[in-house]
Amino acid sequence: MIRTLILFLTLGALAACGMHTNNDPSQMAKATPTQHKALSLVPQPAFVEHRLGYLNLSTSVNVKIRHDTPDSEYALLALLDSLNIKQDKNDSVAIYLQLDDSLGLGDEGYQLLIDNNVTLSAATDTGLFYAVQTLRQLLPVKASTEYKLPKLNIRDEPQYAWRGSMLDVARNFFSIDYLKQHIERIALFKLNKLHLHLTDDQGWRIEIKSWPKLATVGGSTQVNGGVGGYYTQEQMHDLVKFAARHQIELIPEIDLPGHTQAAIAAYNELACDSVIFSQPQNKCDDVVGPQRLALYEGTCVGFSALCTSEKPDLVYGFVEDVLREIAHIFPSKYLHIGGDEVLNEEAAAFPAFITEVDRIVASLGRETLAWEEASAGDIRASSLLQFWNDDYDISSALEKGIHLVLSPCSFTYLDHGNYNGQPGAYTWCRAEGIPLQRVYSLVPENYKQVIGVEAAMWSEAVPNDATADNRNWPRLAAISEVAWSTQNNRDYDAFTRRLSALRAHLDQLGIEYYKEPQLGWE
Ligand code: TNX
Repeated sequence: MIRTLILFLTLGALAACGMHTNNDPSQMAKATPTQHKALSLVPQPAFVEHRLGYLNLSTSVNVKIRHDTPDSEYALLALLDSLNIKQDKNDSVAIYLQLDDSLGLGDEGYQLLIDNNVTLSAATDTGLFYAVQTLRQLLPVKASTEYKLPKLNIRDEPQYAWRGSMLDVARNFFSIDYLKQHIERIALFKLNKLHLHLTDDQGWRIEIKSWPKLATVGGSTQVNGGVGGYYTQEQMHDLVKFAARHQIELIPEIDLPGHTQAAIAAYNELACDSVIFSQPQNKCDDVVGPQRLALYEGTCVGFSALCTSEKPDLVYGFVEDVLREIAHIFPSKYLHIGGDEVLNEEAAAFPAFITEVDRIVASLGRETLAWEEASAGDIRASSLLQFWNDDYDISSALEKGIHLVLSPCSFTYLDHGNYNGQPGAYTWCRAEGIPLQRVYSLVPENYKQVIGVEAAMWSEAVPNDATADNRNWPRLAAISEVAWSTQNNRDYDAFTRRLSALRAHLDQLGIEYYKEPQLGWE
């Protein structure tokens, strides 16, 4: 609040001095003293002040790292290296990377000043990392002999603390290499959470040492019967570090108590003993009789659940073992416990289950994050719920003070088409698909108690990396701006012009994006 006020006062004061605060590119060209080209930045920064002229950066520069800020230092040096810009202590142009806690731009904010030098300042290494990403977008991707940087002062900070991308690695398995690529890509757009949907009916993707068959058996297939796969704990430890160096937190999801067929196939005793004699209420016709204890390669949802009603000791012991190991691997404040779509015999036991699992999460010193249906349980007010059905009544949770991660399916479910009728895409939430403009039109400010926004890429219909790229990009860039930039700073036409110009950056990252006509990428 105070920060917003300070920013507001600063903006007011600067506007009064005749400085330029309008970020609409067409306005910008008119109002600025020089004919600067509109900046191609996504997400749009909070405040851009244009100054006269350009700074010419040559093939060398004097890099001055003032403090111990390893992640932004690494990112800056990698950027310079990619452009073949050498460090030279005697160069007349310097790039300063420095901590400054007087900026009033929060933990993630930064200032990027380009005058006769380039000065990146922030209160944290994270803020500096974002300053580097902005600089990266201002520079081309190909090395040249001279770079013309517009003189300016950018002061920037995100509106929301949670800016997420979810990958469903359970329905189809994705390699560690792909996850690393994805981290590098979303980092350019200042996204800061990578939510891994690690378990579902079709696959259990994380090694659990106390229940080893979860991964070796539960991870041995995927939708349509591929070989599946799982991540070892060591690989995930390494990925946690890799993500952290990109200011991205991995959020592990163990989907409970439903979406657990892979676990049940590995350990049949987790299901109710009578399960093979009953038909799940949601009529997944392909899962009856012995199939209710077997691996599953189809795409029906809601038929599986752990048997809390008859075997509470076994089930809660299992959950505790799993979450203890998960908490050991992932340092995140929040553990995602799933909680969606329990549509079988265990529906009645669901609220009490959620209450108990929140208690287990608390005993591990963590907070609970769960899909919206978990509002049926008595969970702590410090929990987060992930809102996914556009019209879900979440008021009981809001009254408790619980905050929301917004993933309303008709705006953020990227397994839906980039356009109406895209082959292979899901349509259940929005028949016309979810085009870029639709994603961009989400207004998080219209919801209450929002911590941020997350796009979900479910993978029942996403069998490979290229399809995942096509579904995620360029729409994740829209998610980034919706989560980072305030509503008065968002404008779809301006966004498309800015993003359109960043195509070379996406190409450089090897992204096989959908060639969105509205960006002129056909
Ligand atoms: C709903 S969203 C699901 C997922 C599916 C997805 C397909 C949510 C919590 N559950 O299990 O993969 O729809 O779009």
